[in-house]
Amino acid sequence: MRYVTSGESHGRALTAILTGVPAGVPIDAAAIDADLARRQSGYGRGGRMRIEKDRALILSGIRFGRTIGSPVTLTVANRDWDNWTDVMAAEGEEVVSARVTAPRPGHADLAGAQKTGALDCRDILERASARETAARVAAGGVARALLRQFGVSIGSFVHSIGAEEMEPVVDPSAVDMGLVEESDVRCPDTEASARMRAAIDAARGQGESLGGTFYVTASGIVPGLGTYAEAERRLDTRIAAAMMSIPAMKGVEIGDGFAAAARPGSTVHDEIVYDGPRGFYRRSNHAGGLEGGMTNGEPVVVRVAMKPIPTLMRPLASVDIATHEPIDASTERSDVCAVPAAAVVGEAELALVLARAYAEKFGGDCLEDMLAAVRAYEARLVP
Ligand code: EPS
Repeated sequence: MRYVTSGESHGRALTAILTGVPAGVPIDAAAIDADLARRQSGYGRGGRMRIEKDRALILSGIRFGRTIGSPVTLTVANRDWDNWTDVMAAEGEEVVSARVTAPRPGHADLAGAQKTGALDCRDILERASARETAARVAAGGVARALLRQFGVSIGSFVHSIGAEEMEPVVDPSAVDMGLVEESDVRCPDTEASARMRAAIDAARGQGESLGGTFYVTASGIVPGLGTYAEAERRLDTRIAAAMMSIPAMKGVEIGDGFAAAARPGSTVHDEIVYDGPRGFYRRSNHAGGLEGGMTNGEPVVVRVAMKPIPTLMRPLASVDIATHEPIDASTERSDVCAVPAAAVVGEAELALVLARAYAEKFGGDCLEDMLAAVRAYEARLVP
């Protein structure tokens, strides 16, 4: 199972194409739209989210609510396109006066223009924009639908925004997702949520932006997905790459991550126990569900760090790409903070990685065969 997306932030639409999706997976378009709505929400979002009402239009690969084994194509229309038909036209004359020539520090603008020879940073920023993640969430909805069949559930929550953090969480996979969904910063701690909102208000007032950290977790996974044997197929390789592929992510931890590096082994490794109906399990989950490049049956726990959004209303110093003269970096409508949205994108990325790993281990042609293979494997593990 693989996916590719296309589309510019202010073009007509975003598209995701998924290949290798097994036949027979029930797809609930409303559930995909609900994830798209969750990605749009969050305190700190800008004006764009008041314009858009993201919905997935199914163009291929699904009949009567089930996948048919062919590539699944989903599109999400950009409502804002109507305001950009001149600047983003596929044909006709360029609107030269609309060029963006003051690259933003922290954005793809400068290196992208250097790399491609673009005279207008818009050629770069339109695709580098995190708007593209709407297509990933749509694709992730299909992956989630497959994983649901195996009893896998995925969630996320925000742990910090700027300097405002909630208390350390002993078991991130046990956080009450009901509380998370009630919080407009996706934080299960009401008091910390209030501090995070206040930090966003203060940042907005100062023309600033804020990053933060979030957890993504997945429970109900069989052990042995991924492999110890090949670098590129280690599951932690893929999970880290998937998280880092989200625009603005600067760090990924699995389980206790960096903190584990400072502790002795006896307090880091998770002791193994066995009981009849349950099989092998662990007394703790410092490893975040991954050992030796494979799932170990415990929940997968990933923490991701997002940098502050580069578009600043009080812009940093830059240099004009046309004149090479000093200039303030460009400003355009943006978000003050998009960490809650990024957490929802992280869920989609984890779903896509896990669904692919299931398809690789259990055969990917049809759901029925996959379910039979998963049941046989589970029965072998707990005879
Ligand atoms: C986004 C849409 C964008 C931004 C944001 C994410 O819309 P616009 O640029 O029209 O305001 O709100 O993009 C960025 C933060 C970025 O750096 O490009 C979205 O749909 O998530």
